[in-house]
Amino acid sequence: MHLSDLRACFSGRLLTGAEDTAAFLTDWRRRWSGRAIAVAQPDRAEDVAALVRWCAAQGVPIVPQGGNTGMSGASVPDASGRALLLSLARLNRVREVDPLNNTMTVEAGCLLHTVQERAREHGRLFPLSLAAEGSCTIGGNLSTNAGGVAVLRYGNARELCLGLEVVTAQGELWDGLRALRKDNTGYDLRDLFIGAEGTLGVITAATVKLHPLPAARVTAWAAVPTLSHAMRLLERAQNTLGARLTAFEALTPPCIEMLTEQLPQLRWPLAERGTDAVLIELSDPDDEASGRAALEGLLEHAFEAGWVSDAAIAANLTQSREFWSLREHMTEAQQRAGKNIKHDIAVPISRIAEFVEQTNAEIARHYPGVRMIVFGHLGDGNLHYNVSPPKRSTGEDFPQIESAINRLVHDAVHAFHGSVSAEHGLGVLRRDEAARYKSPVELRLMRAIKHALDPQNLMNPGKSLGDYPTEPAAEGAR
Ligand code: FAD
Ligand code: 2HG
Ligand code: ZN
Repeated sequence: MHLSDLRACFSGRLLTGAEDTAAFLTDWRRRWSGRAIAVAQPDRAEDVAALVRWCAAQGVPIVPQGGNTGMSGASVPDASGRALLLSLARLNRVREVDPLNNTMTVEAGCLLHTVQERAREHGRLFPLSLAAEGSCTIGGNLSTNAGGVAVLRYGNARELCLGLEVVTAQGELWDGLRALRKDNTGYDLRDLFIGAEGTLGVITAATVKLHPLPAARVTAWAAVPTLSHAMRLLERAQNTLGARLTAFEALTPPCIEMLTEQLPQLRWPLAERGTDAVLIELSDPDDEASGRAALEGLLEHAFEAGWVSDAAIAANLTQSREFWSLREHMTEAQQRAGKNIKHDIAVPISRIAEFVEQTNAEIARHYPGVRMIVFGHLGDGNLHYNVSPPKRSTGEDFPQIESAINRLVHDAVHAFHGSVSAEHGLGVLRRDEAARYKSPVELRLMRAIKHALDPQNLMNPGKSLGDYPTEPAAEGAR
């Protein structure tokens, strides 16, 4: 196999030098690094198909990559150096906006931020929203089935996608760019590629759903005595605000302490910082005044009921951005603090407070002093149950204790009928963890799909569950 053969079928940008390729071969967390024969950067779907056909003929594995902001190590190759890194970043045109149909067709490498902006220019909202939106791509968002901060109102990436264009593992270009809300014509191929982390094919374009642009957004920050109080506030917010409630995010006290330590320049809305905090956002279709009145009413009731000890409503857009900035800097603060263990879990919303209380106690019992950095999307039941070393410790032992801590957290998640990967995908980080809790039937069906679509196992091998051997479920699993 020679790169000169590859050149014969692909005349676009191909990077081979160590300096040019380095940024593509290490993930955002700097936890996984690999090697590749080259980095290809096609800017046409037909070129993606030609590259995949070449790889299929040569038996070369392919690692698709968008913005390389993924959290599970799925976007970088292994150390063998056999794979082609296929960067979709230059395949980034907006093909069509159809405001009447409330849809937009975009190529996979479009930045999420660009998709949001183009929708806004047409008076529409593309509601997927996450802190990496300036760097992640819509192809990556769909391939990880990303969640973010507006899932409780608009759903995750899957729910925002109507159609896909995909290059199959054999290098055929499948045009499934349907802009329909109803289409019952057989198996849903689109849903197979969404969340597949590039293990079944390469997404080259997508038709996504747009929503009406709200007239106003109003943001509040509230200190709550415990997570149980936060859950009562959530229930009340859902009952009284209905579809106007668009975000309900939480930070627990160790998160607030870590943000204060690591990023002292951040501005805080309340003097009180020792309790759990929730960030609530309401989007009003009519005007700001009615949204503000509704949020004030909610918070007044919550004060009287003792669910909130202090609260502030952002006076303007600048203040709202400051509130959001606290929440969005949590990942960076924890990264700056040093070694950490990430869990991206979901449990039924009604059981979140109980889950956190029990799991915190269990971890503290086994690992006194470690910090539970628990934050996230309380409104949809997805918490980042992360763990950092005790204060003033460098966490040298963290790599050794990671699997034992994973077991404690994930066994608890399983006991609460939850999921060990809510929005970040499995990649290499959670592949084995997810397999542990899946039934043999589910694993066999997943393998059958992978084998049918990618019989040579060349699409992002070793990531997600498709090429996982079908073994009996491990002890303790269903
Ligand atoms: P990459 O990281 O490049 O790739 C991710 C996976 O998708 C890989 O398996 C890759 O092979 C595959 N892939 C990429 N493009 C394609 C394609 N066109 N076809 C087939 N496969 C493809 N995630 C959330 O869900 N919610 C959050 O709130 C959130 N917040 C974040 C905050 C920060 C600060 C950071 C750094 C990350 C955050 N993430 C979050 C994780 C990450 O941004 C998302 O997973 C995002 O969807 C990844 O997009 P990407 O373009 O960077 O994909
Ligand atoms: C978020 O919600 C992201 O901020 C990142 O999903 C979570 O850092 C993390 O673990
Ligand atoms: Zn998240």
